Amino acid sequence: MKHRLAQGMAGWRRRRAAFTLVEMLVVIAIIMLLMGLLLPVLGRVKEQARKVRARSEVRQIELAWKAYLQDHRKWDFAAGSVMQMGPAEVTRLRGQNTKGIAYMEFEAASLNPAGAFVDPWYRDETRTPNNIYQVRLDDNFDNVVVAGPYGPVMRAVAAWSRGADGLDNTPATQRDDVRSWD
Ligand SMILES: [Ca+2]
Repeated sequence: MKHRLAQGMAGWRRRRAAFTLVEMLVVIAIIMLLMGLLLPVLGRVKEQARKVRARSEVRQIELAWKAYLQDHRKWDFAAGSVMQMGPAEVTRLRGQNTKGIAYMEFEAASLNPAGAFVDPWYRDETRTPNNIYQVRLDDNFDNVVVAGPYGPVMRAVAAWSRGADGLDNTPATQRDDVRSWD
């Protein structure tokens, strides 16, 4: 009786082990299939989140500079030379208005080591100087600003992110850009 039981247990263990191996392979195959389906979706979701963040930030940049101009009545620096949200521009917008409030708040994570304001693509992966927010200020007060490669835009401030590719020099590389005037 004891012997038969032991034999039965051994057989069960063998069958159980073989079955577990097949099961494991099936589970691995299913996981790989699911990952293959999910990863591109996750990538698209992340990319969409970066665009939403960038859109909010280019609008904040535009509003902050407009508020700055309203308070100072003129640009109290060489506005025509401002090309991007570098350390000097970040420092200016961090300055307080007449009500004692900064024109714009910057999280530490959104600044690069030099203190420039960088877009979500820089923060997440690319980390190239190309992913610093671009900005142009209307330095002759005609309410038209030449927004770099896009040409004239009817407003006092234009701000944009060059998007995932970090470029804005051709129609193709401009397609993923996020612009404050869109
Ligand atoms: Ca681009």
